[in-house]
Amino acid sequence: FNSFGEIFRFTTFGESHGKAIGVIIDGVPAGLKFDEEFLVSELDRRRPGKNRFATQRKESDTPEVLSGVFEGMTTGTPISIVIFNKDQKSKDYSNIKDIFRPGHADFTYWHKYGIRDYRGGGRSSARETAARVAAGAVAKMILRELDIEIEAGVVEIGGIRAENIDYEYAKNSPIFALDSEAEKKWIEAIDKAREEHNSLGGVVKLRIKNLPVGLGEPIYYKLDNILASAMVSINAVKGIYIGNSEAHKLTGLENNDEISKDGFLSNNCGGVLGGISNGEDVELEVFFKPTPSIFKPQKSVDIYGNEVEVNLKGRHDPIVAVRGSVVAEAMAACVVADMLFLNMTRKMEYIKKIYQ
Ligand code: FMN
Repeated sequence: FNSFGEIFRFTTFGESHGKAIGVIIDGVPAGLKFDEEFLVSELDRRRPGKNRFATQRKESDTPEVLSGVFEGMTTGTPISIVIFNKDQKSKDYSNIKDIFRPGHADFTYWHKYGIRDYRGGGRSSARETAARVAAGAVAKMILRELDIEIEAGVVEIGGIRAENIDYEYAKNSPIFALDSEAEKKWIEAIDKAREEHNSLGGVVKLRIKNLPVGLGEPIYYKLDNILASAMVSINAVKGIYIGNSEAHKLTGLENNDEISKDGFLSNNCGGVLGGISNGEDVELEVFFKPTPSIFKPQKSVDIYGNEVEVNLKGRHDPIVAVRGSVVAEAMAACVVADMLFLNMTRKMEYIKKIYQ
């Protein structure tokens, strides 16, 4: 339940205010050049405390690679990466130790387990997603060798939609905005929400480029259903759309992607047909709800059943979709690496290439 993937399989561990978080990645082939600088840079993109659009928790998120790499190359053994927590402020949570934060996982964790690490939300905190980004960085090292690229950015915040999509622009935007014009309005909206002690939701758009035809294992391990599972497993993600997110409003004639001898004439299907990649860019949108921890008084109950008023302290993201876009990329990379490995046994000719 803490693992994801079949062949490229990772398992995360650790809590928000525990000693460390980390990941063990199994199924990485031997002989992959391990780019530790890239691992650090990927974690840096998700890192908290970088600017006013993220939680002010200050973590360097410096990874320590404990195993699976020798002289800069992977050895085919499990790769374990640990990130020690440095800036926990657990006392910020002492006033809500027995109280359930509306919108967060406190209520359900308490009722399910009867015990919970209330400090920073414990395992339900998105601090765990740093471990996924580490796994995603390793998956991206594999994908880079095959020229497969994953890009993402924010396409909507607070109901304001981007008019242009520019993945290059998003790379240098402080909020990973896909549109420079919308970015101005989004920043205003985020600043306003923060001043009002409130939060915002948003939508991330993601593209996987240069994927071969044939990835995805129907019927229960389709490319689209596993991408959906990967995305919805990210904290605060409430849904995804594969391909054109207006498709449900179109007719069949408008929505179908016609085919010529040179390829598809449009990409409403988002690069997936029947759960299998069709060689076009795989495109999806990931819908994030607003950050649940806000600094406004709210009604709740405590673990004894008393009605209480919640007044939160602590540091929180004013919007989670921004850092969430880096996590979405990481999860997509892990799915694609797994699908590449699974597809290698699907034809006798592939098996013969290795063994004959
Ligand atoms: N929730 C908070 O209350 N405060 C945060 O600072 C916060 N930061 C997040 C950062 C990222 C990158 C992501 C993806 C999510 C974050 N969340 C934050 C969302 C919660 O972890 C999430 O809403 C909570 O675990 C309940 O799960 P659910 O919303 O999926 O039902």
